[in-house]
Formats: sequence, structure tokens, C-alpha cells
Amino acid sequence: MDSPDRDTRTTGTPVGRRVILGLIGLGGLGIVAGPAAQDGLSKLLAPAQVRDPTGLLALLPLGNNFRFYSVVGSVREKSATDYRLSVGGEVATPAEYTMAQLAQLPQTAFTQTFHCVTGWTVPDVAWSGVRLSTLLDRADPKRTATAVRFRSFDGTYTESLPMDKARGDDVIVALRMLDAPVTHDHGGPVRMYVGGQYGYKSTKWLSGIELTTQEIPGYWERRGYDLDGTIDD
Ligand SMILES: Nc1nc2c(c(=O)[nH]1)N[C@H]1C(S)=C(S)[C@@H](COP(=O)(O)O)O[C@H]1N2
Ligand SMILES: [Mo]
Repeated sequence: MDSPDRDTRTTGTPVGRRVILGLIGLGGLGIVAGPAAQDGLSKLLAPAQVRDPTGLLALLPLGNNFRFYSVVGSVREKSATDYRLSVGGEVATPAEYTMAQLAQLPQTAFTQTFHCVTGWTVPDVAWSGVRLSTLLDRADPKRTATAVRFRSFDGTYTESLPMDKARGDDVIVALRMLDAPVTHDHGGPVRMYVGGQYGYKSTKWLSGIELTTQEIPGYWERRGYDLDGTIDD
């Protein structure tokens, strides 16, 4: 259980150079020993494969400060060929998409700062994928559909958005992130990215989109997070 609630807030905490060098030297953080080149280290750490129990790794200048989050212990990997995304609920035309079908739809690309509600941010993250509104239109929503619910193939995580937020230009079913296909740790092969909303709104390992008659609180919302994840800045 890696609860953002318990995530140490490190922003602004002074950490001496000795501490950081000490951390790099530690074997206990799950960093696989490999090519010692700076490039190699950065590649190992960048996809946030390290769970960062101390929260200090986020201070290391590695170019990608994402932290790995999952509410379940491990998630079975899905290849691009195995992947399916269902769209259903209050719609006239339910559908199931393969990765190839999603890739053939118009893609939207943009760059935005990623904000986790616990305080860490990643500036200028490049995203691309299919606008959620494109998939909603194709499903032909019924008049009763006022919200959208997201499911994850981790079997546990859920999220939701009211229809007006769901139709935002920067709300995408993301196929690419950080100029590459979305990695497994980041919720690949397909995850949500909800622009303008805290990270918890962006469901990783996306498996289902369901139109609903009311907004259904998601995993973290049942544990106290705001239903409205709008970033207030
Ligand atoms: N399935 C799933 N999606 C999730 C989460 C999760 O634990 N499980 N965590 C959320 C939170 S709180 C954040 S900040 C981001 C983190 O994305 P990352 O793991 O790529 O850094 O994913 C969001 N989506
Ligand atoms: Mo988060």
C-alpha cells in the first residue's frame, strides 16, 4: 500500500549533498546495480521503478521526478496486443477498442505540468493520445449520462469525472507520455491523463470507461480525497 496520504512531503526540505550521495550508494533502495554511467543510472530511476520509501529520491536531478504509485502490490503487465479498452454504460453504442484501433483515431498532443496532490510536481510532461470526448461521441451517450467512470486492470482503482470536465480538450486516453509509449509503471499501455486535475484523477492501466447517471466516488475519494480534483493555483 503506497498511500499518497502517507507520502512524505519533501518540497523545501533541505537535504545535504552527503545525504544524497549516501542514498545513491545504498543498496537497500531496490536500485539494480548496472552500468555506472550517469545515463544508465538516470534510465534506471527515471521510470520511477524505485518506490522511494524515503521520498528523498524525488530531489535527485534525474530529469523525471515521477513517483511510482499503485494501490495494489503488483499489476500484471499487458502488452499492446493484449490490451482492450471497453466503453459502455449509458450509451447507445458500446465498444471495445484494441490498441491499434486507438492509435488510428486522431491523436492530441500537449505538454503540461503534472501535480500530485501530495505536493510533488513534474514540469513539462509531454502527453499524447485520443481525446476522451472523441470516444464519448463515438459511443453516442444517452441523455441520462452525466458522468464518466474509469476502471483499471489493476482490479481496484476507480475514478470519475462529471461530463463537462470529461469533455475537456486536455482530457485524453494517453498512449504516449514523456515522448515514448506509456510504460507499465506509468500505467501503460494506456492510461488516462486529465489535464488541470490532480494526478489521482488520471487512472493508470485503464481498462474501462463507463458512462453513468451520477458521479461515483473513486478509490481515493472513498478515502477522503475531493471528488473535484481541480488544481487550484
Ligand atoms: N490504477 C492506478 N492509477 C493511479 C494511481 C494508482 O495508485 N493506481 N495513483 C494516482 C496518483 S495519486 C497519481 S499522483 C498518479 C501517479 O502516476 P505515476 O505512477 O505515473 O507517477 O497516478 C494516479 N493513477
Ligand atoms: Mo497522487
